[in-house]
Amino acid sequence: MKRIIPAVLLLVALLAVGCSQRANTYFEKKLTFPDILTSDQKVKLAAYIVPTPQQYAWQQLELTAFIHFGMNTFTGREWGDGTEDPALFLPTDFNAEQWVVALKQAGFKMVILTAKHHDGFCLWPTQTTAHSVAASPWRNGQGDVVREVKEACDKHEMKFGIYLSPWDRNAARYGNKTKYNNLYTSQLTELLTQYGEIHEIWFDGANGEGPNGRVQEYDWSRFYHVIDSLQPKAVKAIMGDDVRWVGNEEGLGRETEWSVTPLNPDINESILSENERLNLSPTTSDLGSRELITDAKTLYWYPSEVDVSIRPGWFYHEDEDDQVKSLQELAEIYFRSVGMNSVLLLNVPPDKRGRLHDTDVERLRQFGNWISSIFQDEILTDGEIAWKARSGAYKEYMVNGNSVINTLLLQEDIRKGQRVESFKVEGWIDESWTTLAEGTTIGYKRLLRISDVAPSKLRITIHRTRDDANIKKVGAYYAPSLE
Ligand code: FUL
Repeated sequence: MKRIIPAVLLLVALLAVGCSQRANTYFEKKLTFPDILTSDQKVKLAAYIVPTPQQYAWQQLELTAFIHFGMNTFTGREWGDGTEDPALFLPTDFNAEQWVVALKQAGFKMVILTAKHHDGFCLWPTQTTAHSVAASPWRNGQGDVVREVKEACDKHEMKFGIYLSPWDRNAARYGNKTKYNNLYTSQLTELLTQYGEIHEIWFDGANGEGPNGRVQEYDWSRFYHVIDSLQPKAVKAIMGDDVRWVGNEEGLGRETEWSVTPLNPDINESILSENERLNLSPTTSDLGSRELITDAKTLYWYPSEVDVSIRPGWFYHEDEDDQVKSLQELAEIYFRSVGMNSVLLLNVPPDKRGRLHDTDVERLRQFGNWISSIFQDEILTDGEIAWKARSGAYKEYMVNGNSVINTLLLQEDIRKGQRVESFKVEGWIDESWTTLAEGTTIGYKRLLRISDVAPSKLRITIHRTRDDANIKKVGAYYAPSLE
């Protein structure tokens, strides 16, 4: 169905679009427009940009977990300066399986581990530096955190990802362009060849000074190439071009969240200058409107990931034990991330023992139970019937019995693009249609919270689309009160 087509064929696709036929040519991940297009033509073509298989697999995970663990866990800092003594790394009761089981039971599908944070301390016995677990007293210098986490993930069928900070405050070569890029490439290569399958590589955007005061220029295309050739199933996040940082660390997605956007990470001069010309960064509120598409030269499938910590810090600090986010806060984050066309990346940091704290484990359990309690009962009898929606089209759905509902779900089949620009949901109550919710984008998934109502049927109207939208699923549920 999907294929990347050479630029010459773009004209053919364009003619089909221009003739109002259904163009069945899709553009995987990226489309560069020819100069001659009108704004309507550009918007219509934007509807045919689709995720790669890796991006689509990643989107369906919905819940992914971050594990910040390393030297900072033992020094109480958030950013180490790279001078820390490896002897400080000494978890007293390390148990990666305990992390993975707690996350798995809560419904998480992937764990991303900080294999190296900005302090440069490596959690695996790398050949590239002496600043690693091999120089620590933990497991008599024979330990390998990356391996133990990966083995626990494999045992419990959890996907595994790597955070490898490009910024390294320990490496003496940092700031020497080629030498540090060689070192970083070697670290990536070790991680991508010695631990089996890896599904996400998280490139932090922080790029400060190294130990000698110099700033490093990273060779992103080389790093990308290493990943694409060694781990073809992995997505590259943040400074990677598969997964976009939502733009804040509070767990807040956008009401209007387009996965098709002219924004891409600033990895080379041409992308940087195009982002500047369009005044775009990951924190910009509008990343995908018609106006923006009209001005754009290239569009990408670049979906949003919402990263947020269950505690105030990314690393564990004992004095934050009473500040673990409440179930109400996590529920809000869930609706603002998974419910707003994003993947949630929730950080849960292990303590000095090398275990998740009891409070965090209990909160994960509550969170997982709460999600299951909402979605276990499909209250619409015919919600899974797919349909195509032109602008203005509507469809009715039957509500089972006299069920009370307070949560709505809408999904587009994004393998055929993201197309809905505005929609409305009404309920048949007391012999008339009452508006229950209105919204803009849907994308992979849109969740809406409404007050408790008991309609006998629902009506979904798709007001505006970029081309016939492919509605995959509509759902109605009852979420238990968290008051
Ligand atoms: C940031 C880092 O500086 C923080 O320490 C943390 O790792 C967060 C996820 O990304 O850029």
